[in-house]
Amino acid sequence: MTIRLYSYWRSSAAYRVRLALNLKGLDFETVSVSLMPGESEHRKEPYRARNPQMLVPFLEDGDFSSGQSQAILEYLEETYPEPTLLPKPAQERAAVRSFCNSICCDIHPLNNLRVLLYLKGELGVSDEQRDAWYANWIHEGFRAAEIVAVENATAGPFVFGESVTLADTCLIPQIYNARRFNVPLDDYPQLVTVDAHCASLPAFADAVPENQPDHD
Ligand SMILES: N[C@@H](CCC(=O)N[C@@H](CS)C(=O)NCC(=O)O)C(=O)O
Repeated sequence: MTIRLYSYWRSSAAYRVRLALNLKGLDFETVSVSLMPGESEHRKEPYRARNPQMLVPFLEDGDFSSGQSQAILEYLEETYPEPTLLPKPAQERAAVRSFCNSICCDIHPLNNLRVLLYLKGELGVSDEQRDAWYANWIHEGFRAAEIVAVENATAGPFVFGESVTLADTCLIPQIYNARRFNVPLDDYPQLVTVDAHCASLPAFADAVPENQPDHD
């Protein structure tokens, strides 16, 4: 069965899914959906028919298909449980999911492309105001994420210590976004340390946006 990931190289939500696929050692085919203003393939047919939410990522695995990176990550974890990306104890799983949600629900949606375009287009904010908005939501989320990472730092190199989890698949793409928008990361040394460790692993290196087939 072919796993197909509808993706755009710079999409951080798709980057989360790529990381999980790589960490689980699953082969997949990337189908590029351009989010470039002027192209916006995600808002047109045929992609719109496939995913009416008009967002990437979208995953197909045989007869199964789903949008929304968090749903896809949970699907992959349940369908391909080894190697696991969640700890066993319920309390620890909740902590990982809480961390993921703090990024995927409370940072990323506020800084998504359509939000930035709306700020500039409909609301007429300047580039400086848009960038301040962007940085604000990163800092708001990363302050709390850093505390979690520091609490686990002695236990190992990942956000939750010894083992890689879904938390890392959500953090690393958000750090990529922060750097892309020149948001300083000096206040988050442990997040930067986790990122550096992850970057040394092939599953993470292969998932970097610049290493994707549709990178221009
Ligand atoms: N909650 C969704 C968010 C997906 C999302 O926002 N994807 C972005 C790329 S990172 C997108 O497709 N943006 C298109 C747009 O804003 O028009 C998920 O986690 O999959």
